[in-house]
Amino acid sequence: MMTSDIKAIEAQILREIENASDASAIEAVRIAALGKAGSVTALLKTLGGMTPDERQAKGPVIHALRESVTAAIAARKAAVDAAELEARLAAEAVDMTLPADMAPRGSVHPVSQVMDELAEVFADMGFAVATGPEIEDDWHNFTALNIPETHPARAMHDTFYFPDKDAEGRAMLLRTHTSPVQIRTMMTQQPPIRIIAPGRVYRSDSDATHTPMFHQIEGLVIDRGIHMGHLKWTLETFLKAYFERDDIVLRLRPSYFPFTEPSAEVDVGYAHEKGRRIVGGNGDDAGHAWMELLGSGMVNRRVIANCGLDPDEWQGFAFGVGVDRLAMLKYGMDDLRAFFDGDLRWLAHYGFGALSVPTLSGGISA
Ligand code: 2NM
Repeated sequence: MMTSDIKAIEAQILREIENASDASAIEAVRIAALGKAGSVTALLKTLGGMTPDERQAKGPVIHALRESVTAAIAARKAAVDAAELEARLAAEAVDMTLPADMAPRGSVHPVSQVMDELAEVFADMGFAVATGPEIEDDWHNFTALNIPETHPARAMHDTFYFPDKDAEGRAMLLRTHTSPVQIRTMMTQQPPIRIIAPGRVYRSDSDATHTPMFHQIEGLVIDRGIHMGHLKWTLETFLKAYFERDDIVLRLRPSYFPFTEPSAEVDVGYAHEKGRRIVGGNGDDAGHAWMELLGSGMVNRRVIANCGLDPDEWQGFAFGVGVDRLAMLKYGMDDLRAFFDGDLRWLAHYGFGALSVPTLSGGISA
């Protein structure tokens, strides 16, 4: 075959490539030229039957044909792909400025709503929100908190342990409280410290009033000269803002926690209304009673020292409370287990609108 014939074949194939308007048309041209029975493949096969002189003359021409067809197919493919993407993007474009044609569905879970309310209340008192891992090691969850290996509190917590230890040989577990967040904060931040640590905690416990996962919020203040008076004012101010009433009365009862000394259980006065406990009122007055709500105390100086701080310079208070319980008391749910069933009717009834964001000025549960 003459070189001019090969050039004619090349021109013909390049025209077919240029005319191929989609991926499958390009593929058809490719098979017709470069496939097993393709025209270019057939030309390549003729090289085997040529004399060395012939092959020297025609070889470069035929190979150049294959190169140019291959390159043209790749270029056409890229162009078609780009055009197809461009068309799809244009077709799928959404004008975000158009009004919604469907009302938003779903609702904010009461636990999320209450967490947001608590963050708002404490932010107003100068507390930052701190978070940490739910998978902890036993040093941060227990040892640093003055709960040694043999302490009954470790067994008391009904801890979920992992089968393997971490790289430092520490037992791994699901945190039983958010206190390890306070430990990590004290170890990495210089006082003064004012934080709340909300989040999920885990204990191997399950009945009508206990779920294996529940939500806790703990608070920590570390500064110079902190005392129980600061603790009681903080809890009183928090509960008045959260329950949105001024007649909140607290009673501190001596108690024991390994991580606080002294420790106090905090009771709040409540009254019965329509067969339900309503937080507020004077506790001991006629028709009123006390219910236990929080645990608290002055952070044990051994805990402060465990975190690398000098307990002669820095003191503080801490407290802990169940978020699910706070939600039930404020919004009148009576079954804790329903919180985690994912029942859409329960969520529709007790859930909050996505736009009912708590603010102190607008009413925190408005
Ligand atoms: C509670 C009750 C009393 C507490 C102590 C600490 C820390 F890390 F600062 F030592 N965090 N949380 C604490 C104290 C928690 O929950 C019922």
